[in-house]
Amino acid sequence: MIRLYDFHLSGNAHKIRNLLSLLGVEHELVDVDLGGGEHRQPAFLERNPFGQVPVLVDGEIVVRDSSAILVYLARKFGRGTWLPVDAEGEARVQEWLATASTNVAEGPARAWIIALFDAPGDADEVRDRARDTLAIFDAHLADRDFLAADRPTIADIANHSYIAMAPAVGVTLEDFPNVRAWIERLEKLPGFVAVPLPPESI
Ligand SMILES: N[C@@H](CCC(=O)N[C@@H](CS)C(=O)NCC(=O)O)C(=O)O
Repeated sequence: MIRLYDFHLSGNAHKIRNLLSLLGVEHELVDVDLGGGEHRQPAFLERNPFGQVPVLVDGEIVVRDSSAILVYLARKFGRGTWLPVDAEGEARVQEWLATASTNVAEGPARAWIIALFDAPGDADEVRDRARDTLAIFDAHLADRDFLAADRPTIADIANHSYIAMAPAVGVTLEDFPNVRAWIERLEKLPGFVAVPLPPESI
């Protein structure tokens, strides 16, 4: 059975839990104790030398990095709908996977890890950066329902988690109605998994 090395407060891991659920793929979750440093132990580093979750294990195949795992799952179980096979269609999805790994990772995602895990970074500057990124998403979503195609794809799954988690760490979506509508649209999909909330102490 597919095994996901997971951490419940990780948006990157949430993306994978979400797609597994949307696709109805049976799987087992293994919670990695990031607080206790389990991800820096040799057993975990063998699966991902970068020492990060998520990691997916499917028999002999080990895949690290949330975007790569989304591609793997979409190709294997997505029946061609979650990752288009034509040249332009796949390129459009890859554009937004890159956005998730750069602009969203350095904006909304960084705001989350600064607030929850005291990660290095200037929280105000990161929130400003997050708002700049959200303005671009909002303009892009003004005349379309989903980021990369006329249906949901892994582009949406890759970007949704940290954007939906952002209000909990002080990045309001008030000024971005198209982003809010996109989140609502996605969250109505059968099998969609709710994003994690910060622990009460935050
Ligand atoms: N590019 C990676 C980033 C993964 C990542 O940042 N994982 C975090 C949790 S969200 C982690 O494991 N952090 C532990 C560390 O870096 O020490 C992905 O998209 O999967």
